[in-house]
Amino acid sequence: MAAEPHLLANAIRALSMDAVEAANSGHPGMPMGMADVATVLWTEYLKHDPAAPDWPDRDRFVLSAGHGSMLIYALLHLTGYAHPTIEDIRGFRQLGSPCAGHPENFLLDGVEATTGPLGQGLAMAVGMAVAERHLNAEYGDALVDHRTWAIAGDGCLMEGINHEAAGLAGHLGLGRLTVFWDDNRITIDGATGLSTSEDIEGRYRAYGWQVVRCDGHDMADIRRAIDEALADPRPSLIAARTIIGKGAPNKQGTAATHGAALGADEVAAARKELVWESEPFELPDEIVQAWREAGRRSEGAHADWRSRIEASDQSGEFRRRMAGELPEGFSLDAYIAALIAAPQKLATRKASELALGAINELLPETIGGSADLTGSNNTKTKSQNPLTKEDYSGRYIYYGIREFGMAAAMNGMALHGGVIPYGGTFLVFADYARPAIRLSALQQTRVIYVMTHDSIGLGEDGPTHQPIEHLMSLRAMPNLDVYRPADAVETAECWELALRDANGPSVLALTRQNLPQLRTEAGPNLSARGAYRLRAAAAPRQAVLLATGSEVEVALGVADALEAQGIGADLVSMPCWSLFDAQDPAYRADILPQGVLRVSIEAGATLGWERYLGLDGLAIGLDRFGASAPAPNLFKRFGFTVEAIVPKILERLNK
Ligand SMILES: Cc1ncc(C[n+]2csc(CCOP(=O)(O)OP(=O)(O)O)c2C)c(N)n1
Ligand SMILES: [Mg+2]
Repeated sequence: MAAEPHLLANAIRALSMDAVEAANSGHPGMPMGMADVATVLWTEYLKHDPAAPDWPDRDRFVLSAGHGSMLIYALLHLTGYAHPTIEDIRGFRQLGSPCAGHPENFLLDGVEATTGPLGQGLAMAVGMAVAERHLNAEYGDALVDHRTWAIAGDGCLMEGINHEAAGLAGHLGLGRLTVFWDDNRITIDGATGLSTSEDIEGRYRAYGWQVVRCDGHDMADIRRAIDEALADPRPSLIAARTIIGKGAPNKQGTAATHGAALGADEVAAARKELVWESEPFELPDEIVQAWREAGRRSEGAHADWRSRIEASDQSGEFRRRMAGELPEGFSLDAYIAALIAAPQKLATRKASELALGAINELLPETIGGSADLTGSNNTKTKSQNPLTKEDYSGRYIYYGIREFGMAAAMNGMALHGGVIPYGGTFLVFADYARPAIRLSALQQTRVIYVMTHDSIGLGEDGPTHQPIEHLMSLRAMPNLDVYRPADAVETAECWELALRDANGPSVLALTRQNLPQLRTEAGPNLSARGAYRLRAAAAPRQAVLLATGSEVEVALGVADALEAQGIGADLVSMPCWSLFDAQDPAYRADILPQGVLRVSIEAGATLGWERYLGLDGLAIGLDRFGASAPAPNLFKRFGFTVEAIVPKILERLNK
């Protein structure tokens, strides 16, 4: 390499301070502090090909400390990715530039994960490392043999999720995962000593990690630490002692460099300090050349890999899986036909297990799991063996009681590609996983959340375990499909829809209690419409009943009672709001006709049903916490019975 490595690192520093200065917003401290570590990693170790960012066997790099986004933008630009261009970097944090405030996986190739919510990047890296080992077990070293690297800050290592993620990584022995800790002892409020005094290294050792320490500004020492990490079979934490904002002579080492532009004077002083004479956003040719050359380091490895996959008899299947395409002809039609032929009275969680029995046979890419509720979530099917440190080929992960860690790891697995993760917990504990569900939605990952015990219908466990506002709060999340199927057929339909949506997550809200099979006729996937008329009014229509999940059965009883009095009522099952909202206006108008009373029946918060009911509709729901008792008693107590609902409807109809 012609240019000195420290000059290469200074290119990162210059671009970072210039971009933050131009935007007058952003975080120069972290990229300037980690420039030396990142330079060693990206010019000497990282296996990637900027000309082919989707090479499946590339190393994965996750900037968990996402506020330092200029670090990855600089690295991608310098190593020769098509984007970001220098113009993109000039537009840092502005509309239209892919260089968003925090790195977004969908805006730039080479950004493997959206990061910014501290700690989640680290947990996604764990998921990526799981996917890598799993695919390695299935396809062998010839096709899958790469590493996962992450940079975490003090903040990432304070967030609770790092405990869940690191515990899982240690347990699964993910030796190809290396996390750099940007040990600068500074966060926004000042010195880390203000808020923490724990022994992070001891904690990681206790998780079963190797811990190595280095001087994050001494390139030889950084190399030594990485070599030690590579030689050890455990996941590694490299504690790199750094100075935040290194190079800014008056502000370095202080929180002043964390989240604001350095200011013209300090930038000028930094240019002097770094002996950096180029104008803002300009880079000396020899430095660009050296970076580009480093970016081409793995071209040979990539070419070798290409010849291996071309020679492999598994190439078609491997490529299909990495592209996220389902096998040709995939469908659950045969399974659904069997249900129609022999209707089943089942809890939808059980129906989900039966559907999974078919799915896991048809789709070798699924990896199931649960946060210690396997028997309750019904997430494991007979053919699935556990994925363990000894056998990564298993297709079931015992995540332990780590809902957030599970969800974030599933994001990492989905982002890695080649696998479709699904994982279970109780719907009420969606709250524990919620920040990662949000990142599934934002990152457009196909992660399927199997959330059982979806209402007071779970019974005796009581209000701590009974979701109330959860369905609505999840429905409020953009790009998340929330499914609440009413019977075994809808459950299978919803599973199929969730699997077919390669660009977003799904939540399946499933019951603990048994439900009759309401769908007994063969036909198309009606859940795909989001809502459909399960039974049309017989008598002249005066009401439309909208119900989801277990309350569709109740609504059927209500419709029967109304019809018996000559009051026609449509029964609409509404397993998925977002899919219904996406239907054409004519379909929606047909399902929700004007001039009749609209009634919603759902054992959860009513907030939001006005969207379909109008202001003069009737929402039957639950806007308080539940109680501990057998489910039938709770349904009675809280008014989810024909006897309680019919008089309310009659009153509104002035009967
Ligand atoms: C979950 C979460 N909480 C809070 C923030 C806001 N925030 C961004 S950076 C930061 C401090 C992080 O400190 P550290 O990781 O040490 O980064 P450094 O200041 O060293 O760059 C905080 C609190 C966030 N991004 N994510
Ligand atoms: Mg810090």
